[in-house]
Amino acid sequence: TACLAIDVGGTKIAAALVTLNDKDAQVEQRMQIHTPQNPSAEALDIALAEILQKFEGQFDKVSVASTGIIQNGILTALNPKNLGNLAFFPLEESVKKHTDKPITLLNDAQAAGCAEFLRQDDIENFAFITVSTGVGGGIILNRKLFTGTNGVAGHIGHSLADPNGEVCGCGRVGCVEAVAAGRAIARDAAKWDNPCEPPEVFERFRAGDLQAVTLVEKSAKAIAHLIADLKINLDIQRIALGGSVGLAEGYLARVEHFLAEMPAIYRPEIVRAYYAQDAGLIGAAWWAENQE
Ligand code: ADP
Ligand code: BMX
Repeated sequence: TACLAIDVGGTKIAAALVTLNDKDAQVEQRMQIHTPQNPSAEALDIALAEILQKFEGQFDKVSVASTGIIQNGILTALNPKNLGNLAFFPLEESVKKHTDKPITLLNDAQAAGCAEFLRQDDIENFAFITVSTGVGGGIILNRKLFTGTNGVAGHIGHSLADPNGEVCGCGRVGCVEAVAAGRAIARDAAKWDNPCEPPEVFERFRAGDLQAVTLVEKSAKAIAHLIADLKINLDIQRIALGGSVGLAEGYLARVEHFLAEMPAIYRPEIVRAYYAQDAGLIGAAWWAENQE
């Protein structure tokens, strides 16, 4: 029986029919659209309706992994700027209008953390970090996803990177997300004499362009410190890195480079997310079957 898994990010919405068998997952009919970039709840509602309609009759449950704090069926943006300034969205109600199948919801990075943990047999404490539109996290403690009482746990992108840094969309100054995320890279690269988007920033970085190297390294260094903080706070044994920035060629090596400068006790093992761009989808499907 297939689960219709939907992954709502700040930049893209992915959907697919996901079937789980042990540690492997079948992801079928994967599709992707752009996340509506306006603050009206209606646009997101329509996007979800279209996805549900497209897969009609092919699933017996729906699970949505979404950016934002997900609690009691509601999406509350910690950083509304990542979601076209949409701060509040009745996610469950929106999905319910278009299907009578059971619905499960979870934060996107928490979901991806669950998926990635399926591949970690040898450890108890693990984290997934997405460096994407924002910076998100899924923390597994004693082999269980830790969501906290309000679903907020794992919002590690809003840890402090630089007290003199940029104001984050959440209202705090100097969050990791405001320094390291795809949006932060885009913001800085837009001010260049020869401006470009993050994929091009990474092309230039790989070609050795100094300006691009400096920008990518600023992001990678903030993520390395975030990883060190997770290790020393929670004794996290291994960390998987995902999201389009996290998965970009050459990025993980830079994070490892900055982590290598720190004392050994701050350094968990770092791996590339095994399920890559499908981690959120697979985690959503897994959560629908395994949530507590
Ligand atoms: P979402 O946040 O919706 O889950 P992604 O994981 O794709 O989506 O992250 C989107 C961010 O990643 C955007 O800021 C985008 O500019 C950036 N990005 C997309 N593709 C690449 C790439 N190939 N290399 C580096 N950055 C990328
Ligand atoms: C933000 C926050 C998190 C999310 C993370 C990564 C919002 C809307 N989102 O920190 O809930 O997990 O971004 O999200 O406040 P993504 O869109 O980059 O995948």
